[in-house]
Amino acid sequence: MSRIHLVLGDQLSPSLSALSDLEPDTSLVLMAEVMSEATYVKHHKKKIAFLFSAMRHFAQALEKKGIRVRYVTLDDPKNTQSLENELARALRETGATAVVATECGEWRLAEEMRTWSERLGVPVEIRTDDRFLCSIDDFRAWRKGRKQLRMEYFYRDMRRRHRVLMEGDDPVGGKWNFDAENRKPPASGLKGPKRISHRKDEITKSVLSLVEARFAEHMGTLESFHFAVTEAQAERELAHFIDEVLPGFGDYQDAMVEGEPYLYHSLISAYVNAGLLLPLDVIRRAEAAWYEGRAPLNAVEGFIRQILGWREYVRGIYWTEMPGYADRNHLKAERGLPWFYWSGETRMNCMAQAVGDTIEHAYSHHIQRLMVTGNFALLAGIAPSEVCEWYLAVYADAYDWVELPNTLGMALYGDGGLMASKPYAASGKYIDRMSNFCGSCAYDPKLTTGPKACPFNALYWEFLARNTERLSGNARLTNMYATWRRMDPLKQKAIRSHASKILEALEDL
Ligand code: FAD
Ligand code: DLZ
Ligand code: SF4
Repeated sequence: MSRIHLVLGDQLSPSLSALSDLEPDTSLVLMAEVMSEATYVKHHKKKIAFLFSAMRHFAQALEKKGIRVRYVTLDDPKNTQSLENELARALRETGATAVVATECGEWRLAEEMRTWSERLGVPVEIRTDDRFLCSIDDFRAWRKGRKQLRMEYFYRDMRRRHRVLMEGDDPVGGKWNFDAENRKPPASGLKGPKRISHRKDEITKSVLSLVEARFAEHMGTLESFHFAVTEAQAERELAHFIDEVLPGFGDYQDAMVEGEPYLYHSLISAYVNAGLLLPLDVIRRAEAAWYEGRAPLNAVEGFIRQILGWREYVRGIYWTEMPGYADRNHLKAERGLPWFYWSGETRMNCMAQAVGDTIEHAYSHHIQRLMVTGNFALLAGIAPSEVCEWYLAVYADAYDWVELPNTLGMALYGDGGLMASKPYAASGKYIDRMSNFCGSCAYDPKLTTGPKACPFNALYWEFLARNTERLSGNARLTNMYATWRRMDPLKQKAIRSHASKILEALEDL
């Protein structure tokens, strides 16, 4: 019996469960570049180029090991442009009688995959994705019976279960969390360490031409394409991060600096999510850096928490909450997404910087995503579905399982507090403290009304005021609501009237 082993664009790991029992004579690996996956949202050009190049390199590496691969390029005249039809064609043309796959990362495709066996008329085995450190069943068991879900407790259990930074039953250093030492505002002149880049080989060059020709109207530029596209290159990125960057990771985790899109972030999310790096390897490497005295504990623990904690947690939330999660809109936010999310053309310097980084690199770091573009959408009441579509399209690391809980849950409070214990709403004061954006902005973070006032300020109070019923009972917002209530009613009125004007003409900001 011959079998087709399907590998999706974000499953580029030699240890993938679908590849665990390849037989030299009877197994055929199928990989396909298809328009259905490349256009279900208008992915950033660099995201498509990164994935197609990484897919082609992965196929080549399998072939070098003697594995038979059927690789369908986007411009192959016979390409039917959907995964199901490419599977059907491969079954027909090869006479294979079964399909093996690994569970995918998006509900929309998972639903489709569940129908494949019946529609294709062959057994389709869908295996667990064991690259993740917490299976969906384990997450379901962890959350069962808990009234309130908090990432911190999940993370501690994961530390214990995988024995990461543990000394017997206790966390090393005597604490689970060193955030009190992290998250400093940027020092004047702060620059991130120099980053490595990778040579573009013939495969990457031909993918870049293909993407420019076929996806011209998608967001982003292909200039200065810097992504790692092989396991070895991703490994170099990781090594560079651990050796040169990790020591500063904790200190400047929340800082934002004009012209410094990366600062001390790892830039590995696209590689981990596509399978070029495995999360447990990344964690062990960071852990070793602390044991060997090459990075301080606040940096190492903070970094590991993102991968062992947040990354696994959001995946668990996604698969245990879908499909209803995508439609949640706790704050009844209905406004359309302003065009400057696509163009970067706005006088708000923080937004122009965050969107500009996104257009150029298909990347912006966590605090820009959460406290600039996310915060603005939250304060302005932009519909979660529109915001989520934007985040899913524009970042090279974006797949529904990770983008949706972060955007709808963490940034927009659309799930009413499942992901975040309070909305991450902040005025211009926060952005001014954590960045140097405001100095060269057309607006003034110290003003709340008037033509020069930072729009985040009036929108912040307006956000609290219009959501009083839904949010004023939240203990973590007590002080903010008390300040609002104490405010002179005339001042309140002026702020709300200014906020209304902003909301009526968002495109003019
Ligand atoms: P670092 O800051 O160096 O962090 C290290 C690693 O930890 C990351 O590579 C990532 O694998 C993991 N990580 C950190 N925070 C999170 C998190 N909240 N959820 C999951 N993993 C995390 N991350 C994605 O991978 N894909 C997305 O589509 C995505 N969308 C986001 C949308 C919003 C609104 C927000 C607020 C966050 C989103 N994140 C997403 C999480 C986070 O912003 C990115 O993982 C991070 O910016 C990637 O850059 P980095 O590799 O330099 O991360
Ligand atoms: C994101 C993406 C893109 C742009 N193109 C392809 C593709 O042509 N072929 C493919 O197998 N996968 C692609 N992907 C990744 C898939 O969208 C991803 O596997 C699913 O969304 C599930 O996570
Ligand atoms: Fe952003 Fe307001 Fe600062 Fe301008 S003043 S950069 S809009 S926070």
